[in-house]
Amino acid sequence: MSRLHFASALLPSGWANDVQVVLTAGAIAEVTPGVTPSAGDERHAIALPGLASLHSHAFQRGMAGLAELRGDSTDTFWTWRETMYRFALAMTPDDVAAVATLLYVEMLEQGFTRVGEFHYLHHDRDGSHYADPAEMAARVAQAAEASSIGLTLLPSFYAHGSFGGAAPHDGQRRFICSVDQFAKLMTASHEAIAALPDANIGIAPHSLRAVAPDELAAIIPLAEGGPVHIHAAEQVKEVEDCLAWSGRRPVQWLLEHAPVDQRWCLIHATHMTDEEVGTFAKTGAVAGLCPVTEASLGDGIFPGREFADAGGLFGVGTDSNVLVGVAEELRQLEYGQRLKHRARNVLSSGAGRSTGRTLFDTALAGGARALAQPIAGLAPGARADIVTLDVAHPSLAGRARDAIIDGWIFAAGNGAIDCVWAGGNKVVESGRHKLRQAARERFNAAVRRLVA
Ligand code: NGQ
Ligand code: ZN
Repeated sequence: MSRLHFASALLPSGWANDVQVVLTAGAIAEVTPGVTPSAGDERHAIALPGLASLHSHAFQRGMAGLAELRGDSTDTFWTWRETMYRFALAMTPDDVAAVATLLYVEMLEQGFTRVGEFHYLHHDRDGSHYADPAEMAARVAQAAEASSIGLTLLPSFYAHGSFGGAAPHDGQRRFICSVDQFAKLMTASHEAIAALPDANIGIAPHSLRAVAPDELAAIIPLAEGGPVHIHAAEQVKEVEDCLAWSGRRPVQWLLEHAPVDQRWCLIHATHMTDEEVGTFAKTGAVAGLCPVTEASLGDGIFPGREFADAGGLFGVGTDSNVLVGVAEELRQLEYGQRLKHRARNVLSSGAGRSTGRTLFDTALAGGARALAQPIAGLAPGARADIVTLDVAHPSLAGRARDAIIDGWIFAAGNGAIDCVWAGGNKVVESGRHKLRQAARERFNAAVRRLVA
């Protein structure tokens, strides 16, 4: 058991002063506002709950910044994807473990205490299957265990190269499963995470490009009531190809043909009509926004204001992991809206309401729903995922309550986090994860080999 005391903490009911939090067995046991610190309490100034990165492809951290060289033709998402595939084809299971470990260390240092790992790099480099179908998933689980990040493993089903059941191309060979193979992968993936105290599992049909309708229907039961995540409507070409195939847009197709409800998370959902926005919002499914990656890949801008007005819930993910941080994602999300609407504080929930606070609360709730965490935030029964901020940071000087969140997201960025507890383990102190050095060395050795 350990006891923490915060001068100020963001609770589900709002900000509270003099909050004592008791941790037992990795979870929050008690939260008591309005008490003076007692001897033995570990004291900090400001506490926030950790957030989820609800969408990550961990291996892509290894190529961060390596696709910023203009090619012969116009660079697009699709040319980036070729670079990404080349990188993916080179990685061994140990490389994946090294890259994922540093990534999760960085996520924790930047305020993410749970990750939804949308995992599709399943097979060996030549496409042959490992003896253990969850060989790669086990490396992701190892990285989660070493770093203490909470893991929601989302094994991805990937079968086709494009809409209408087109054959996959050779660069996709490490991703491909039949429905039967995927069922075995799910069984093995359950085993791969069994030793992690707070891990859970769902499924990730990759996209309507990669999954045929009959396959989608066949794999949904394999989620066994857990989360279902799917990429949808990220690129205009994807919308056009989907229309050509089905006469429907990707989000529209899913809303009409799949049992989209609160268990579902539609990743990106960038390109939607007003009608899609309204219907999607009403399902209770989460929009999994990845603003940094969406900007990096030139996807477009999510209809954030419209979706929020329709009552939709979003969370954030780091996706390609080109740049990792809670503040980065939430700031980019709001800035995209500002650039689109030529206005300020677009996603704030109303007059006089802090934009940072609205973004933070929404991403907390959306991340928890998308990763099937029944209790979000600093509340009894929740995983003990707590972030403290460095009140000595100049961008936080003189601020209180919501202005602290605004200072962090919009001004301080990646320098404002002090300590992080994940599953009750205090893994980050003075902004540094205790594995940082070792994880960097292992990552650097792996990446040097991969780029050589
Ligand atoms: C992915 N990433 O699965 O890693 C995708 C690229 C695809 C993003 N969509 C591959 N950001 O969508 O076909
Ligand atoms: Zn993705």
